[in-house]
Amino acid sequence: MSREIEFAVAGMTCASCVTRVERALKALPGVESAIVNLATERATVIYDPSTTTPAALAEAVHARGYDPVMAD
Ligand code: 9UX
Repeated sequence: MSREIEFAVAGMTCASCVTRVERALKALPGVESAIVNLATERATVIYDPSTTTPAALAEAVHARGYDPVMAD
């Protein structure tokens, strides 16, 4: 079963930032799709919860220099 999560990503200022964040997310095992919207500064990720976690998604984004903001 897959799950979808949406969270804010601060610190993106151009279209290449979007690509970088999407690539960082898609590189994680268990991530099935990652779509980042520059205008809304939000990421939507479909992932396998038996393989990865919201915390791991956030860490991957943070490691690339952007600031994920998850509700909890
Ligand atoms: Mo654009 Mo983003 O020149 O880290 S790639 S600002």
